[in-house]
Amino acid sequence: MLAPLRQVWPMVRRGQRAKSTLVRTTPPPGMMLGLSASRAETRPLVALESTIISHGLPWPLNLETAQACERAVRDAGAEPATIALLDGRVHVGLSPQQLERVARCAEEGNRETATKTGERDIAAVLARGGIGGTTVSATLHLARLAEIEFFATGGIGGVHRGAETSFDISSDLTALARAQGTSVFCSGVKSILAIEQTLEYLETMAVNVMSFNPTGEFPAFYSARSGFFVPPVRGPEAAARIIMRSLDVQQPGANLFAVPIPEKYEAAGEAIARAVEQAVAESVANGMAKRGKEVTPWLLKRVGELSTSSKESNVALVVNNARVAAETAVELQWLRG
Ligand code: PSU
Ligand code: MN
Repeated sequence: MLAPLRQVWPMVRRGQRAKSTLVRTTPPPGMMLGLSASRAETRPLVALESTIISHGLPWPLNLETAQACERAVRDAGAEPATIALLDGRVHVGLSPQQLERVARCAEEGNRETATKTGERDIAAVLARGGIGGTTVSATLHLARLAEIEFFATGGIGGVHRGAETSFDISSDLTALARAQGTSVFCSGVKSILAIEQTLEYLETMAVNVMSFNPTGEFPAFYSARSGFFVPPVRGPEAAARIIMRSLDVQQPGANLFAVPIPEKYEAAGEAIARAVEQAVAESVANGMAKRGKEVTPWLLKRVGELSTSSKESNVALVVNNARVAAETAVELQWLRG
């Protein structure tokens, strides 16, 4: 896909403003850009994943969240590019109708379903057609193809509890290790995962992990605190300076910025933590914990059932991460002049 794509689709070079040529009227083989020409010309792009829409949140909350993320990015002065696979093509930037089509895959009784698409699944899902909701790993890869430097999501995948026997470690982590030039904004990993082991793995894979918590405490998704610490970063401007240097030295792995959930939603964290513990215990008891890529969506759904406030918190932090990613993208653009 790479060769023809580069021939027909002039890319935004790092360090340059996006050109209007970025927006094509005839789609290149394999990839379509749904970005608004006028906006993409001057604004930095922020990629958004789509598994969270197709598999991570229930309908219609998933659509509302995806729309709110796009709005948050725009309000901060950047341009969102939600990435998904539709009918054999990679879409970088979705129309409102396309966004709804992906979201409706999570609607009860809807005939069309989406395939959870990790990095390794991209080709197979494209060949088959239909809808692919791209995970963090797949979205990172496709964002890099499109030379988009910023990416926001809620939580990344990580090392699963019991990975010492199951070997269940999300390919998000290895994708981050290879995502040179990309900065990812998330609220850490859900406590359905093993946070300590996830951080160890990221260190091994040379991913530059930082926290927007002033203490450097790595957030635990619904809670701003995990008990584990990484270097703190003071805000979007400081983050942009680090990104600039990481580009200078061609740091091989991604920058991973962990953004704590907005304070207002922190109080609900305790109750949600109990729901998470119960969901994980159930997944071990009923065998779901051994079902490969089905595990994460199942756990997310179960936590949502056990604790309704978890959904509200989830939406709040995802949208907040999109905003912070966009603010940092704008800061980097300023630094570059
Ligand atoms: N964590 C969340 N919400 C999500 C996901 C993770 O809190 O929606 C999704 C993301 O798309 C992530 C994927 O990339 O699950 C990881 O799945 P797995 O553990 O199968 O690699
Ligand atoms: Mn897995």
